Amino acid sequence: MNDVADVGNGEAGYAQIRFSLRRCVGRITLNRPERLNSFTEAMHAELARALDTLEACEGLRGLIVTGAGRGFCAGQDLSERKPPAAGERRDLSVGLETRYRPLILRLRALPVPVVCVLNGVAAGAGASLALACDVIYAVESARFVQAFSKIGLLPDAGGTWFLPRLVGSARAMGAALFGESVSARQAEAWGLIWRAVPDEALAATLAEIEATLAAGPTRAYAAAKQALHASSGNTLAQQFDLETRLQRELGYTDDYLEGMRAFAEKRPPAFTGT
Ligand code: LHQ
Repeated sequence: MNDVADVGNGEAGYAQIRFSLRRCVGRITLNRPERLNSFTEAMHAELARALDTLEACEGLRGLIVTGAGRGFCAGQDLSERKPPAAGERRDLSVGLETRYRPLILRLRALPVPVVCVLNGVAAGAGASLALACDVIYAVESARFVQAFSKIGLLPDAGGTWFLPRLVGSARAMGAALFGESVSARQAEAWGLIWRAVPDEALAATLAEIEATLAAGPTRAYAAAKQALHASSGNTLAQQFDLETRLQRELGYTDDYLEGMRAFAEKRPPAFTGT
């Protein structure tokens, strides 16, 4: 799929998310604003279907994940699960294994940049969803809440993996244990996100990211993503091997040729993602 393609919403069976594919850049908008876009089983099923489309899309150049309304995602929809009766004990592993694990791992494995644009609060597994993305922008009024401890749980959906890697152990512990809000500006200062932007810049930020991904050197982005994700499990020598292999492959791409020509001709490059 190399040109403009739009995937409809209502007619394509999407109700709890909006899903579009324009200029080979996907956009998923979580769409239950009255419940701060918290996850339901139906939303998970729609997300899985959108990921099927994205994974099958030849020429995909990126994905943007955002939310409708004043929240990004408040984690698991707590109203979908009745509070346990006295003495009742629940196995929470099933939902994590069957829904959250594939969602997070599939997003992480997409061979293109996945950019989260936080339009508002990200709590519980909603925060983990944001942290699973490769780059996070957030409006200034957005915040992260590791809400899990408030209901007697630990950060899940990858939260305990992402947090210490991004902000170090001390901040990860404080956030996980006490569940206080971390503002977008604080998150930016900690290195939890890439950039905080003014609230009124939300639409412009989304448009700008879409344009950047649609015109970017997709293969180089994919290689950078792969190498950066691999780095925490590699020695320097192993990382050198990986960089060398990936750079060798990039040296054969049209985009490298175009980048070098554009540099010599003192003009902006016109990358095709090939
Ligand atoms: C909600 C929710 C929500 C339903 C706000 N559900 N309605 C998965 C499965 C298996 C095992 C365990 O782990 C998990 C992963 C998890 O994600 S567990 C953690 C689940 N999430 C939370 O505990 C967060 C709960 N929400 C909040 O703490 C607050 O709502 C935050 C901090 C997100 C936002 O606070 P406010 O801005 O003050 O908004 P609010 O609380 O007034 O919420 C607005 C509405 O949204 C409200 O409904 P109402 O009818 O009163 O207007 C809330 O009830 C509803 N809502 N989160 N997760």
